[in-house]
Amino acid sequence: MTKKQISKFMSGLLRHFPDEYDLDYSSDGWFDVMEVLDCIQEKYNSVSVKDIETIVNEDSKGRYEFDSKKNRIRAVYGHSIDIDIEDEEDNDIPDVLYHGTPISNKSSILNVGLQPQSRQKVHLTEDKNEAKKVGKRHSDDILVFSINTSELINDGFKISNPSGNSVYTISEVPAKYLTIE
Ligand code: HQG
Repeated sequence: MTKKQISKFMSGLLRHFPDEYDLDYSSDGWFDVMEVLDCIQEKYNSVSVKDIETIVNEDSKGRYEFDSKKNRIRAVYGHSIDIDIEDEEDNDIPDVLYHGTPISNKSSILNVGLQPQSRQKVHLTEDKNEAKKVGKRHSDDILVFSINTSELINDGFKISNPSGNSVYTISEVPAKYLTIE
């Protein structure tokens, strides 16, 4: 068992399927660390709280955070469960962001724009290579859209940078702001 496998399962618990494991969570997405650990140990029994701390602290995409006492943990973004985390106002948004997707989604996206699908938000990145990798999670044949962020912001859309790294989130991106790279 690798840290990546544990992290993947933990992100599923915190973002997508807590109910399958009867995990309680607050309306803003916080879980009790020991309850999450119990759940993880059912699958990977040698995992310790220290391992979870390492995963949170070393996560390259800043997916997780603890509360100040480290009693609670949550995913910072990427949820499909119905929780409400207030977005920070981010003023330092790059001029261009990217989104990679299978070519098979092209006509739908050009019709109705980028929609969050099962997640709460659409994910964008400032790194074009990262966007390609995200698209390739779904399919080998991908395209990358670039997004003109100043137009979006001028028109009242709010873009967030929830963990302060390369991932940005937005409610949707209407097609008129998208350009195929
Ligand atoms: C597509 C990973 C048809 C969208 C990554 C994507 C990311 C449409 C898929 C994060 C559409 C949803 C998110 C439309 C959007 N018609 N298809 N109108 N609008 N789509 O996995 O962006 O490792 O929910 O292009 O690094 O691929 O989980 O989103 O292909 O940051 O932390 O619908 O997941 O992060 O798929 O990936 P996803 P995503 P983690």
